[in-house]
Amino acid sequence: EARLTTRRLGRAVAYFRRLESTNNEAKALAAAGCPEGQIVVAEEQSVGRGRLARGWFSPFARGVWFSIVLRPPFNPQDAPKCTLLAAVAVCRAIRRAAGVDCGIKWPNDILFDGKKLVGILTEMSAEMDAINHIVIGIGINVNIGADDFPPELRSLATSLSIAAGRPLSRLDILLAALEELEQVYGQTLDQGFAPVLDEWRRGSLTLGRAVDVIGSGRRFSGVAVDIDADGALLVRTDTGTERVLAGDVSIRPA
Ligand code: BT5
Repeated sequence: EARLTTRRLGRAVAYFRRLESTNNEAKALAAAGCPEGQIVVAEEQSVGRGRLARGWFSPFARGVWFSIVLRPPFNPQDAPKCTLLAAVAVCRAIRRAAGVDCGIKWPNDILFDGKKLVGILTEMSAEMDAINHIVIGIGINVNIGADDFPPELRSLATSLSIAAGRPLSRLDILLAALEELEQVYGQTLDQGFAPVLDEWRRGSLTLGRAVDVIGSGRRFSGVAVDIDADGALLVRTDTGTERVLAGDVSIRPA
C-alpha cells in the first residue's frame, strides 16, 4: 500500500473529479491562505493550461494532473528557477517509480524519445519585492496510449505507459513526485539553487544543441551553451550571446 512520507508537501490535499485547471484552484486556495505544501489534484481538467494561453490535454484518470502551493523565502526573480527545480524532481520521481529515463528541454518540458511526457506551469503572486506564493502545476501523462492522444499531439506527446511498456499506478507516481519535490525544495532552501542548476544541466537535452528560439518578440538561432544563475538559457549566435529568460526553444535535429 502506498504511503506518503513527506512532511510538508501533500499533507493538505484538495481532490476533485473534474476541474477547469488545478492551477486555478490552487491559486484561489493560496490567495485564501492555505498552508504551504497544499496540493490540488484532479482526475480530469476541462481547461488544462499550458503557457501563453495554450492548452493541456488532461483526460479522465489517465494522468497525474496536480498543482502545489509553495511560499518560499525567495526573491521574485527566483521564480523561473522553481520550474527547473520541479523538472529535476519529477525526472527523479519518474526514474524511481517507473524506471523511465527522461530528459529536460528548457525550460519546462520533460521528454522521452523526443516527445513530451510532462509539462510544468509555474505561476507566481508577488507583492512589493516578496513572493506571496508560487503555484507549480505539473501534468504527467501516465496511462495514455499512442492512439488516445488527439491527432495534433500524436507526433509530439508520449506517456509513461508507452515509455515503460506497461500500465503504471498514478498514485505511485504522484507520491514519488511529492517526495522528490520535497527533497529538492528542502535542499534548495538550505543550499540555494546551485545544486538544482547543476542537476538540471546534467539532465538537459538542450545544452550543446543547435536551437531556434522564439521569445519576448524575438526570433533567432544559435547554440544553447548554458543556463545562468537565474535559470536563463544562454544561446551563442553569430553576433554574440543571447540570454533567454522566457520563451520557446526548439532543438534542431542532430
Ligand atoms: C506546458 O505548457 O507544458 C505546461 C503544462 C502544465 C500542465 C499542468 S497539469 C496541472 C496544472 N494545471 C493546469 O491547468 N496546468 C498544469 P507549454 O510549454 O505551453 O506546452 C503546451 C503545449 O504542449 C500544447 O500547446 C501542446 O502542443 C502540448 N500538449 C498539450 N497537452 C499535452 C499533453 N497531455 N502531453 C504532451 N503535450 C501536450
